[in-house]
Amino acid sequence: MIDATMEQNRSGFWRNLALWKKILIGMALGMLVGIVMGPDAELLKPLGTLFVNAIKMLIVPLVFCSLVVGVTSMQDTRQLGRIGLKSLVLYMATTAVAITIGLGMGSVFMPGEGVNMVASDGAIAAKEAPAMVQTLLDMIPKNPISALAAGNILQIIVFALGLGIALNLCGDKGRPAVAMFESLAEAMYKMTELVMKLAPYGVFGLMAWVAGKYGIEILLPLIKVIAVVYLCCVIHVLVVYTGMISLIGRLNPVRYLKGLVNPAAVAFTTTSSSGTLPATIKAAQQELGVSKGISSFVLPLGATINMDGTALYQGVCALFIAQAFGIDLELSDYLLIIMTSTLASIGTAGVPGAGLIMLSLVLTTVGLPMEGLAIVAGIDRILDMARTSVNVCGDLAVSVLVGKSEGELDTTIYDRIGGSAKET
Ligand code: DAS
Repeated sequence: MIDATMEQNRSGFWRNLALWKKILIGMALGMLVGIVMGPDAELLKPLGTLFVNAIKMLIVPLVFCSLVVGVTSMQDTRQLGRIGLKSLVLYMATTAVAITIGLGMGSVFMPGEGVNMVASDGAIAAKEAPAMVQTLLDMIPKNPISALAAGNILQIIVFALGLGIALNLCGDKGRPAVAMFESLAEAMYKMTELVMKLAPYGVFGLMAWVAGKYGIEILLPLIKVIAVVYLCCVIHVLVVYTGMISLIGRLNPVRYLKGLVNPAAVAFTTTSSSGTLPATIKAAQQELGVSKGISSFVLPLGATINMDGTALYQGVCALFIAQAFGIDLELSDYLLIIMTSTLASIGTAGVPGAGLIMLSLVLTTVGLPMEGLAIVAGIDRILDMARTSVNVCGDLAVSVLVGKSEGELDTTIYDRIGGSAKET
């Protein structure tokens, strides 16, 4: 099964790579045309607006359906209470730490400083964020249908989480509804794939407009965004995950890092946590000594709800866009970003480009201009490679810690670096 899936991944990888090559070509051509045309390149902006609107069209149905499916995929949580709860707490905690690292590094390195972009009249400038208490109270939708219609993302997330839990509690009676949401979520992933096919043209239009308006100088901040995201990814793996393995698991972190190499490489090239699952499960069992029982529950759950790399990418990009448009974020905005990214990570699918859609969710929630999304869309593939690798490394770290706490980890292999684990 593992080899067949790996084969499927490889073909998916080349298909996916072909799209991202087109996006990079679109970005380069857009840059070129923009520099040649200057401010007149604004004529090409509608191409990008079309792409951004198509992404915005996906947010509500995609987040709602994938969140319900994310929660109902934890249907086993009731039967596996202890393991499920431990996994959930660790996954959410590491995601919150990741987004905080992203926001912190984005504040330190200021990738968007000096870009001085101006949000068009259609864009939403950061509104006065309500006080934190009011924000928490407003998270509960008085009318979920109007929350969906208004695209009130936090209220949609709360309602979707509640509905998922309720469906779990319905047991067999809830299964038909769960099956419906699973089909709808699958349809939304397919629609995301279709919309992403527009990306090369959308990125071309927006990059032409941006280059025509701001000149070649826009390249430097984009390179800074890539550098800051990759730096955050390295910090998160080498500090947070190895710290957890050493301090909480009291295990040799070198063995953990050695076990990461193959699944992280597969994640880097496929940019799909779900597609990397066979390699992740194989590494957990053979390299990291996690039992079949633990790895076959914790890792698929992680591929569905744990997106630390995506969360830290959202922190960096949200700050880049705020800085680029000269929008000062308040502490309540930062807390809103942390809450939205952590909760939304439950609904982020482990498929290529999913993080870009979720970034639009964060921008909408904090009221940042959506034009910024299309600017980072051009470099999304490069960022997706790093964030997907971190997502997978996080899943593996949690599976080791949960396995250790359940006495289902071959700890002897952590005393030696060579060799593989015994079957447990
Ligand atoms: N590519 C997604 C994954 O597979 C992550 C993302 O797009 O942010 O985990």
